[in-house]
Amino acid sequence: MKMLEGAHRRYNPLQDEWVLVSPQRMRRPWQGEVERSSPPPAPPYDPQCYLCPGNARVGGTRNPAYAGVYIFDNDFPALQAAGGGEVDDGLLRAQPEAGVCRVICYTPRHDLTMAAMPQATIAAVAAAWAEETRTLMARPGIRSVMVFENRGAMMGSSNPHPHGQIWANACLPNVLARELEQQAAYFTRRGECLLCAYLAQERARGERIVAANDGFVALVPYWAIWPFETMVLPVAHQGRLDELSDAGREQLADILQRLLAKYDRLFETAFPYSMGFHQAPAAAPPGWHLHAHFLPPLLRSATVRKFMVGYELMAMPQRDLTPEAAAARLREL
Ligand code: H2U
Ligand code: ZN
Repeated sequence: MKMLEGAHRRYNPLQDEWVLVSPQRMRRPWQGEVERSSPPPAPPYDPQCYLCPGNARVGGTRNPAYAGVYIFDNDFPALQAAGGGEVDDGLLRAQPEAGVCRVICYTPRHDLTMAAMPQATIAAVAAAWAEETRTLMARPGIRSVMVFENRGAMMGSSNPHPHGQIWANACLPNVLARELEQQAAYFTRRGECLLCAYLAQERARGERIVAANDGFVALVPYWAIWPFETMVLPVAHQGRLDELSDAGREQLADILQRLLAKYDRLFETAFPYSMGFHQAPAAAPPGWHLHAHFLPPLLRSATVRKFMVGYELMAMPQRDLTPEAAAARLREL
């Protein structure tokens, strides 16, 4: 397949969108932000941390002296049991939105990162994600479960303690709604799953693959927007985290650990990102393939990030570094 060396746009089949790629701009001079040194390492237990075992949270509830994964209802949930009526007044429309918000602490250790956790600990986190998915999807009125994480102050994470969030909605969030439409349409047209077909193409070519084992692949998507964006997906067709076997969760843990270790090594820093698992919603038509997106903001060092501003906000996303070059750098680490 041809690699385009000049400005071109690439198609994102999951979102039915285009991204502008400008490899020729990699040669331009840089006079922006410069590097600062990273903060001192965190202690294993922080008496001020609202997520550490035994500590009080902001709302007053005290965390138990937990030893493994610990999950609680968010004290400041963005979603709650829905109330009130609709607004349907011409172009002014609003609807109540019901849901649940949970917080998941991966480990009692304040100082650990996923890259530094034993693989069994990550597999236990994956088992907790699966169990939360199963129980939340079984609740009446819940259509989808989003397992996600904001890591690092740059991405808005409130606390360095390793943790993530789980939000479950009554309606499909925008990004999932578009993915559902696209995956279902591809399945109807081609009789196979979009991401199964994409994975087969990527595995045959190899140039965007960052890490792989028998069950999972981490790759830089052909249509990536963020400089070091990746997608993690199971090789076998699965729709949700609670469909993974014990072995599948271990393979996922292995891939996450390797990917995150590469990220941390890239700029010798605790690599910030937003990540989330896109799981099949309730009553999804055939064709939904479980996957996670990692969207990290860093561009060229621990402090120099890509901003989604100007043309990106007003027109379309744009990148200079090619996905192939980003994948090669991550693969080699
Ligand atoms: P982030 O670091 O991704 O912001 O997640 C932390 C979540 O923890 C955040 O949604 C919740 C915040 O509402 N939280 C509590 O539920 N209790 C607290 O005592 C502080 C923070
Ligand atoms: Zn802590």
